[in-house]
Amino acid sequence: MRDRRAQSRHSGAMKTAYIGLGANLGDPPKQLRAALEALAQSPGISLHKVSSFYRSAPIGRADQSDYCNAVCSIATSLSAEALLKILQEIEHAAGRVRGERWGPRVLDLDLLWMEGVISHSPQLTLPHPQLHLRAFVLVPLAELAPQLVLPEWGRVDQLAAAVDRSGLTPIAE
Ligand code: ROI
Repeated sequence: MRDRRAQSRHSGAMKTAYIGLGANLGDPPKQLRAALEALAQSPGISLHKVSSFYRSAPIGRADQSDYCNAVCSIATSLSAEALLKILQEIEHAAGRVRGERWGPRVLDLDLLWMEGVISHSPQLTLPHPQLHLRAFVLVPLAELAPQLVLPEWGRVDQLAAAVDRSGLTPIAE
């Protein structure tokens, strides 16, 4: 796990947020690294920590390649909606075409949790509704925020310890 806090260029009213990254088409680790760089370069976003990268068996449809997954933490002055728009722009720039719901993807950036924000709007559910169920999110998130308490679901380290992580392997970057 790398800590980029020393490189932060922002101060003031910043909120912590966690973002899940995933890809299983093209060169997934390269696409995750490019997405992290794009996040770090985005105005109003300061990239803090990045989890290990994991190889993970596909959830949803089995007839697709394994994914590369990771989680990063940021501090941001943006609203959740503005942040979501930036995530979608980065996905789009990576060549993401919104296709089948459970199908393969070049890049997926999921806003998982944002400090003080609970949302049930049509555009955005926060915390992410599948967060507590997915080893490929919980295990990297537990590297960054083991003590984070998710209302309704509990502490991230306990959720990560309880989830089936059989399809998940850390990969050397
Ligand atoms: N499965 C894994 N392992 N990792 C993902 O990032 C991922 N993303 C998805 C679906 C299709 C649900 N399956 C996934 O969107």
